[in-house]
Amino acid sequence: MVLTEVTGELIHIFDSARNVAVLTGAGVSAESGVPTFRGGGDATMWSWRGRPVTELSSAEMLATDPTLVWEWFDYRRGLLKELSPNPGHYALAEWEGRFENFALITQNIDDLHRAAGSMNLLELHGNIWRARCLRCSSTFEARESPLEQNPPLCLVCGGPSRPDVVLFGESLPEGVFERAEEAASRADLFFVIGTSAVVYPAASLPIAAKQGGARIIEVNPERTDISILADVTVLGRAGEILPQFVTQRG
Ligand code: BV8
Repeated sequence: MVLTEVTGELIHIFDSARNVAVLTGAGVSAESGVPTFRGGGDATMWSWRGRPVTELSSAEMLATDPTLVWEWFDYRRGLLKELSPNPGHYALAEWEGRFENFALITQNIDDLHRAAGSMNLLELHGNIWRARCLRCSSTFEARESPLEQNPPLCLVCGGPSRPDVVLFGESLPEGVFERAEEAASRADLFFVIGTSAVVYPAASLPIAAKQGGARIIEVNPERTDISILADVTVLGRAGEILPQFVTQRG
């Protein structure tokens, strides 16, 4: 079923859910001004200095040109430091206390869910404001923007660091995906918000939810690869649709 607003029936489904899990992607941050990767529609892949994000944010690029990878992330941190959460992030933070079990699983590294107050957060792909030492593997907050030096040096051992994010071709942090999969499989209601659902293994989570018997609600201005799996697709922007689940009371 395709809707363009939150109906009374959706409110009833929302109110009677007990175990809820949410998967978000770049689209939930779009109204905050964060560029999405695929732009939506037939927009081309986000690129910078003539290279696509899948090349800039790859294990291969980190191995061949770590300085460029840090320049790419320094550029994105410069954009992000001026941006704030939008009503979609705040709505999800508010949902956290409404259910017996609630898990917010994000593909985003922009930290905007945490800035909006979400606590129970599973960051599948890491966080743009954290660095990880290549020598001793310590992770540390690295918030300076622009970078004072490239690469930032480890606060523990002084070694060179990398962004603490999961690049294409790298496996996800130990345990995070397993916890996300567990939350998806246990959910009776699973939201897929602002993701084109093309990146794996994140895109396999709605499938795990469906196999676990969850009802799937997708929120996206356009249909995606996962729409076929959704019980309901609400065609709209997260910042407009998500608050309706709380404000739109009959
Ligand atoms: C791994 C951090 C294995 C970095 C990211 C071929 C087939 C299948 C898989 C692969 C393949 N070739 C390679 C792979 C694996 C690869 C992959 O899936 N590639 C894709 C491109 C095919 N995956 C990996 O490499 C993963 N690792 O597989 O490891 C392994 C095992 C052992 C040992 C070694 C390796 C790691 C993937 C993680 C990569 N890191 N991010 C960074 O940010 O730079 S992924 C990054 O891209 C995001 O985190 C996110 O996951 C993805 C972007 O997707 P979306 O979030 O969906 O964003 P997108 O722009 O695509 O869509 C936005 C949506 O929002 C649109 O639908 C739009 O309509 C909508 N929207 C717009 N405005 C709004 C909105 N919605 C709501 N409201 C709005 N206002």
